[in-house]
Amino acid sequence: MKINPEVLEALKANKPVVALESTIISHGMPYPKNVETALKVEQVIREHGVVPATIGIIDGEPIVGMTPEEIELFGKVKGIGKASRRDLPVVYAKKLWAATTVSSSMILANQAGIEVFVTGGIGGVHRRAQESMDISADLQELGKTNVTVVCAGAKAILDLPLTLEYLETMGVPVLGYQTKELPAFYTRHSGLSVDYEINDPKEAAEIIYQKRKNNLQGGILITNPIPQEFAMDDKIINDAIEKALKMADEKGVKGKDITPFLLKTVVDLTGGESLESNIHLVLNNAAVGAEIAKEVCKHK
Ligand code: PSU
Ligand code: MN
Repeated sequence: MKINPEVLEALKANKPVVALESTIISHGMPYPKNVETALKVEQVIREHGVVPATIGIIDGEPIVGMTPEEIELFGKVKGIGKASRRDLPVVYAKKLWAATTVSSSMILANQAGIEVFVTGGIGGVHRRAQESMDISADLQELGKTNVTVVCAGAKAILDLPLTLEYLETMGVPVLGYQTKELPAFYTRHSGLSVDYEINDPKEAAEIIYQKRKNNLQGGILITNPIPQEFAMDDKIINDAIEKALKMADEKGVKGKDITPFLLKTVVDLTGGESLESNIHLVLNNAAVGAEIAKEVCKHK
């Protein structure tokens, strides 16, 4: 893999680094907001004194720490794939370009030696997974790869109670950042409890340290609620989600296309409001993730 020199230097010197994914750029938001957001997220991380490392795959080569030019290409060029764990060997062998999801970004972050990863929302157990068996590879990855994922919870396009059950089965601690309630991405509330509340980055780092020290393989999920001022109205977002799910059904959208389809449709149905919320929650996660990465370094 190609590790950006700045990232490599930071890792060697035990300076904090935060990993970022590229599916959110190529498939999660429209151009040019996707690129603007990705660059702003990196800037927020830098303002906290932490080095950002956006991950993607170019010509079959994993890049850990994409340049701004590469980020621009990932946001702009059509036809860049979406690679989760199962796609990686094929993308490498065929020398393809691919955006990395939470699962594949975790794998590459771990291989590079980065412990903290920031995104918007993770994939989860889809509604009616009892029939479709559509359960995101992100959940299995959290069960086995030693990376802490900071997100704003999971969207109500998913079955949130089943997602929590699955994470429990996989042995993943679900922590609420200054909350006892699992945030639901666009809103601060899901009506569901997280496993434990944590109060500050120091506490997060202590839990990460204990997990590693005691050889408990796998990730930790830190759920950080969207700031109230950017949260959406429950009814507006839930109506849009219900409609989008119906449209996906009617169009027969399946497999890896379903999450990008639902995200895009919800943006259209809310007149762009959900996109603004999405942008702000990612920026908020970047700030928290950067502080956690700093605390994690102190344990080494
Ligand atoms: N949730 C979001 N935005 C995203 C994704 C999830 O709010 O862009 C992306 C992430 O890359 C995540 C992937 O890993 O979608 C999950 O896709 P699937 O449901 O196909 O596993
Ligand atoms: Mn899926």
